[in-house]
Amino acid sequence: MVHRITQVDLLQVLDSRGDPTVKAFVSLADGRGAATAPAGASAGSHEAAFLRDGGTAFAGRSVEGIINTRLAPLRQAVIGVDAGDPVAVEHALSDLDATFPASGTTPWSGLGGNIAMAVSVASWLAVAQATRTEPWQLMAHWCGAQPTLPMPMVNIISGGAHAARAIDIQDILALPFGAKSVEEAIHDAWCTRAATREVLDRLGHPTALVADEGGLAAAFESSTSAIAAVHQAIVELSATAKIGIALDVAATEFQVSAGRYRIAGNELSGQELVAQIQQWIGDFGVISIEDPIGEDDDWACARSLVSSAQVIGDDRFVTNAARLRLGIEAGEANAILIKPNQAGSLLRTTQALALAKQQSWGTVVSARSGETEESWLVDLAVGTGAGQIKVGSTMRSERTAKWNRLLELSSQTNLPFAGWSRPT
Ligand code: 2PG
Ligand code: MG
Repeated sequence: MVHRITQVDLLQVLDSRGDPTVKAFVSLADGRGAATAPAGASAGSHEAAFLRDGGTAFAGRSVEGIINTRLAPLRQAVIGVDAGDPVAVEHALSDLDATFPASGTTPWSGLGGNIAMAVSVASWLAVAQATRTEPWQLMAHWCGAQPTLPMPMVNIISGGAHAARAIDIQDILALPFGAKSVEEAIHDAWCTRAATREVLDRLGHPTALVADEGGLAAAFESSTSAIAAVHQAIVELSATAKIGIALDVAATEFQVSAGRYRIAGNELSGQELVAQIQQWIGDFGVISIEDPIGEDDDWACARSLVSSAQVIGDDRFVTNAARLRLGIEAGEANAILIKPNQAGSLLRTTQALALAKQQSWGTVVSARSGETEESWLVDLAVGTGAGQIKVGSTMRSERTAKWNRLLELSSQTNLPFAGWSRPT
């Protein structure tokens, strides 16, 4: 059955940081879908373009002008296309992208990755509504994947670009690897946040303020002391056998020049930074590391981490199958972060995810620091059988919209929980 697109609309709305973003509405004869593009604060430089207007409205962050110039050609390109065929949607969007004067080699710099992602995701959701299937079911069908409920990775303390650089690294997260269900995992992560808050209270840190993703935001003297605080909380919960620590080092954010990093007031080489991370792994039960090295640096020095932890490329691979292939050949990591707006379209997102799974790499579907109140990201993680999901902390509605969708699917389906094991 064909589900031809009958209308498309674009609207400027606000994300969780209050920044303007694009919401797309896709109509079919018998269904309608809507999706909004999230935005990163520590966006990788190889990501799909997030186009903004410049100028004065919203201090240059408006997307109204981009919408106005793209809506008519967008309608021409996609009305009549079968939304039930993600390849056809992708072709219509990428052909349109090529008609705009593009800047450099950034993907989707013509149409805008924010527009292409929103339209392609809204098309998926419209077909799900038209066929009366849950989005995750349709996704599983499209990908030929075994759907599972993913293991949560939950933000506890934030730093870097998510918390006014309170610490150098970006996120310290709980990975409740021993949990047997989504409910237990969320409960374990919640307890980790509460216990960490108590540790911070004792240390005299402010704990009422939350960072972009709902994590605690306190100015520790070093990343090491912040990781130690979360570890202390897990020890006090007597939970070291079931809750591990994941780090998003986001090393590009404190890289000062090629191969040089400024952390806790010291300048380190990549090798020395990796040695520091090895120490965190040994001292604090760290089991997962994201972006240990800058996005364009030589990751060869990080290879030693792969044997002791899950090593995730985020800014390094930017949900891009071609970049991922290079990383797989080099053996420089064993997992990839999957962010639809990094790829700029739904099909490119699922292609990168499928390649990683084929190679037995870990796949972590991730929200952005600037998010929306939508929850389709969970259906994407479930339907593709990604196995892991990271959407921030256990508070702030744009985060709980996702956790609550996951809890809903856990209680209303018989889907198996993915659990966790370190990719090798
Ligand atoms: C990341 C994400 C989510 P941002 O780096 O993994 O935590 O942050 O959306 O700012 O890129
Ligand atoms: Mg990251």
